[in-house]
Amino acid sequence: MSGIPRVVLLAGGGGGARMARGLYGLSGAVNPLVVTNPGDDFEHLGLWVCPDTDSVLYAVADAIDPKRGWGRRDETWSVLAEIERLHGPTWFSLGDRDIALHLLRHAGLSGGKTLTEVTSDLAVALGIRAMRIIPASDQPVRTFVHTADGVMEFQDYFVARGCAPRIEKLEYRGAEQALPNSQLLSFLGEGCDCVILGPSNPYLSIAPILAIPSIVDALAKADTVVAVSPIVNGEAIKGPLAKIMREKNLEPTVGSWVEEMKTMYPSFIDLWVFDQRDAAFAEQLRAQGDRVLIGDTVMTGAAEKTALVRQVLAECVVDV
Ligand code: FO1
Repeated sequence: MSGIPRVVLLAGGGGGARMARGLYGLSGAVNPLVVTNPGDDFEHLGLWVCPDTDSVLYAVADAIDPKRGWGRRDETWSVLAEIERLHGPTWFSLGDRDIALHLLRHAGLSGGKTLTEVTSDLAVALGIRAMRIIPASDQPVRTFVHTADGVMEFQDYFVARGCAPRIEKLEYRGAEQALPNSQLLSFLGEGCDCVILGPSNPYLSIAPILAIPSIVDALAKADTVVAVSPIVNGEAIKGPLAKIMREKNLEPTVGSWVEEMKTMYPSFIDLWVFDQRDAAFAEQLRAQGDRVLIGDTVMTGAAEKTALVRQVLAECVVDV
C-alpha cells in the first residue's frame, strides 16, 4: 500500500498501552488507530470504568503512573480515603484525578454520547493528537470468569481476589450481540497495511475484542497481521497469563502461546514477534516457514517502545 502507513493496534492491559505509546512516537509518519479491550470494563460507584482504554489514554498522554502501570501519574487519594471513612467499597482504587476523568465519562454517556465519542473527547482533553483511540465496540463486552468459587466479573477476579481462583472458563458477555466499532470497519475499508496485536494476554485482553462477530475477518483483510508475544523466556511480561496457561495444562512458553494463537485464530497471524531472549524458538519457527521478528518486546523506556513499533513497521510496510 502506498502513502502513509495505516496501522491498527489492538491494545489490552499494560503491554498494549506501552505499544500505543510507541506508535504515538511515530506520529506524522503513520496513520494509527488504537482499538482497546472492553472486557475489563465495569460499573463501580455508578461510574463506568474502562481500565484498558484508560491505560492507553494515560500512556499515550504520558500521564500513566509508571510504577503501577495503570491510573494517573501524580495521583492523590483523598476521595478514596473519604469513601473508606464512610464505609464505602475501597477494594478498587480510583484516585482523585482518575475520578475526574470518570466523572466526565459519566457525564458524556449520561448525555447520550457513545463510548467512542466520549473516549475521543477525553483523548483530545488529554492533549492527544494524530491518534484515534476507540473501544472495540460501543456495546458492552465484559469478561466474566467462571471458577470453582463461582462466576465473577473480571475486576472481582483480578483486583478483589488477586487472580487466585482457578479459571474454568472465560465468558465475553455481550460479545455476540455487539457490533464492531464502525470507525474500525471504515478504517479497514480504506485499506490497512498492518494490524498489530500488542503483547497482551490472549485470553483476557485480545480475546474479548476478537470475540465480537466478524471482527477477525475484517482485521484479516489487512496486508499483514502481527502478533507480539506477551511471554518472555517462559514468563508472562506481567499479569496472570502464566498462571492461566498452567491451569490449561500448558507451559507458559512462547511455543505454547503460538500454538494457542494458531488454534484460536487459524491462518490469522502473518508475522510473529518475539523478545530476543526467545530468539532460539523464533529461529525454529522461521525454519518451519513462519515469518518472525526478534526485538525488545518488554519496552521499558520510551525509546524501546518506539523502536519495537518501528521495527514491526519496517518489516511489514516500509521504513518509518
Ligand atoms: N488494579 C489493581 O490491581 N488494583 C486496583 O485497585 C486498580 C484500580 C484501577 C483503577 C482504574 C484503572 O484504570 C485501573 C485500575 N487497576 C487496578 C488496573 C486494572 O484492574 C487492570 O490494569 C486491568 O483491568 C488489567 O488489564
